[in-house]
Amino acid sequence: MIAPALKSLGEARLYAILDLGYVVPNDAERAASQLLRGGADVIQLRGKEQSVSELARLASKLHRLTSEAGVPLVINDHAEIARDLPVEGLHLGQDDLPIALAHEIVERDCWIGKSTHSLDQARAAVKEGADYIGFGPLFATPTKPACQPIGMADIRRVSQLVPIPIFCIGGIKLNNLADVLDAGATRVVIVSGLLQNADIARATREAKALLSTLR
Ligand code: TZP
Ligand code: MG
Repeated sequence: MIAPALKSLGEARLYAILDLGYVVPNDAERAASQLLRGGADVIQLRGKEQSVSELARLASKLHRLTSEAGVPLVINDHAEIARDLPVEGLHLGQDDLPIALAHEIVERDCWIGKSTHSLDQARAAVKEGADYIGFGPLFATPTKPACQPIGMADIRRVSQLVPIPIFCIGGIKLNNLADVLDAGATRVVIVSGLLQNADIARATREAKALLSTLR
């Protein structure tokens, strides 16, 4: 079977994070398959408790699935995994290594995304060379409990200021997604709102359907 063309960042609306705080590593391939079946446009692997070697092994398995579906796989935190595997992206936070250094480590074409929590950080991420940003957390979230929510007031403003794809993140669920879109978001990251659902594929499909009502 010929794999479909890889989705571009520009066409991505629904970015799902496969967070190993919600899915045990042994269940990650099943969860990823469901996210793919539901139409996730990008999948990130995030594991805060796992070793780099465990994450790399899992990333390699997941990349087989995402490649078959034409969906980019992004690795959270670990530039050396993005160096060693042909994944499509690396995601860095404010306290991680600088983007330029990450590119030096990865040494091949690879998107680098950056978490931002304010308009200033969003602008700085563009200057630093980010390919996309996460913007949030909009709402308080157990997935990143230490991070103060920023609300929805700056979503339109950040969209005017920042010329790269902006994925709103943090506490987004099926039942508040319409409000987030009304506030100006066009792309979102959802983690627990998908993974904590008994039917991950169905939740993903529902989120995707709401997002596709946008132009
Ligand atoms: N960065 C900002 S909020 C967040 C991250 C990784 C977690 C979002 O998770 P959820 O479960 O969709 O609120
Ligand atoms: Mg990080």
